[in-house]
Amino acid sequence: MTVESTAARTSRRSASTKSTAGKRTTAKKPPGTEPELVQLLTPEGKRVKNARNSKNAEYESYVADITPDELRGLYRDMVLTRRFDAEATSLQRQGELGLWASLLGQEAAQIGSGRALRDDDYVFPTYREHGVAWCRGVDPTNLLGMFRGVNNGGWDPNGNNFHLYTIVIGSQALHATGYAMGVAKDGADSAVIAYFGDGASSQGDVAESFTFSAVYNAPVVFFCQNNQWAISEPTEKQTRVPLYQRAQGYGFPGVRVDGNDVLACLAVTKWALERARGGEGPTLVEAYTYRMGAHTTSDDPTKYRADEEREAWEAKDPILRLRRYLEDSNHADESFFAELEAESEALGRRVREAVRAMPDPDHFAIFENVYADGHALVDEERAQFAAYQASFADVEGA
Ligand SMILES: Cc1ncc(C[n+]2csc(CCOP(=O)(O)OP(=O)(O)O)c2C)c(N)n1
Ligand SMILES: [Mg+2]
Repeated sequence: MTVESTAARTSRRSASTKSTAGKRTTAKKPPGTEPELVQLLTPEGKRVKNARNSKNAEYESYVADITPDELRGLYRDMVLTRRFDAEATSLQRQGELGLWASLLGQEAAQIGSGRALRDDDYVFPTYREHGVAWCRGVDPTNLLGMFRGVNNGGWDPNGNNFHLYTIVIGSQALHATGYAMGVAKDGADSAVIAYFGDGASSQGDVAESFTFSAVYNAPVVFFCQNNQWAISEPTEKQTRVPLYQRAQGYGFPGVRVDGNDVLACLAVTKWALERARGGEGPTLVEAYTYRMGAHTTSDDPTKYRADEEREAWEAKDPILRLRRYLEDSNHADESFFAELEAESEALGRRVREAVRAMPDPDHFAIFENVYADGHALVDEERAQFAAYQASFADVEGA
């Protein structure tokens, strides 16, 4: 099934294939590269009927025994994550946070993959994995300290096997690969997952991670959320083939999954993690999704993308489709949704109060934790900063 057929996408592509000289520069697609898509739940909330013995049926087997309770759990995770994210965006607008990177639209990709993990697995996120953090049990308020500028991270990575947020695009793919090589050397059967975006797929760090993980057969899953944009750069500027097909060149499987389908994301990630645990090496999962909001609160997407594109993706909303399925199959009633609404509001309140109560850090804390044993240059910078601070005392005293 192809998912590249929305009208907005087509119009954007035709616009972007014009070179500055006005000539058409249509990139020819290599043969046999028509993208596939693993989908278990349609945008209308219907379960997809997969042919027996098909590859999709194999993925589906990973969620075959999912209970109504677990389905409601996935829905709750997505709703609370979205509510938290909306609160953080508002807090930034009110001046309580310096910046926020919203995950709006990517809840299914993150909750589906996050719930596929075992406690002993290790996660290397970017800066947008608030839903995965939720699944790992990191308190959402801890995600906000860095965005308020009061700490450099906010949680102990080893407490929940969830590494600190990484802003240097793609670098965490290398960290994950190295960690996974260590896991293999230890003889453990846990797996490692690296999250990154479509834009990050162009980074050398990601290419090197693919090479190393393949030849060392490292137990790592590369989970690429293709949200169609790297700030203002569309995916067409990152690749000529669907991203998941890149894995083939490195010698490991790549799968494109409907990133707005929480069941499909759960199933495919479980399959990929099982491969890793079983000594079969890396897998690339491309979760085909959409960044519904701005890149960050400092960005204005109306400058570079059409409203129709967002509208087309709204019809594929990850939360709405699971709600339709829960309702149609009588797995959830009105009281469930009402209680969840109240829980969401309580979460929003808790987050707001926690952020406002965060104490300002000691001015010199920024010089801590740079080197384990200290460093002459850091000492010099600390002294310079102390002198700078003291200069204000002179002015105040005059
Ligand atoms: C090495 C590096 N280069 C550039 C940047 C600036 N930058 C921050 S986010 C971003 C785009 C990332 O896009 P993508 O990988 O698709 O992730 P998304 O933000 O869409 O989740 C860029 C270029 C950076 N942080 N690090
Ligand atoms: Mg992106």
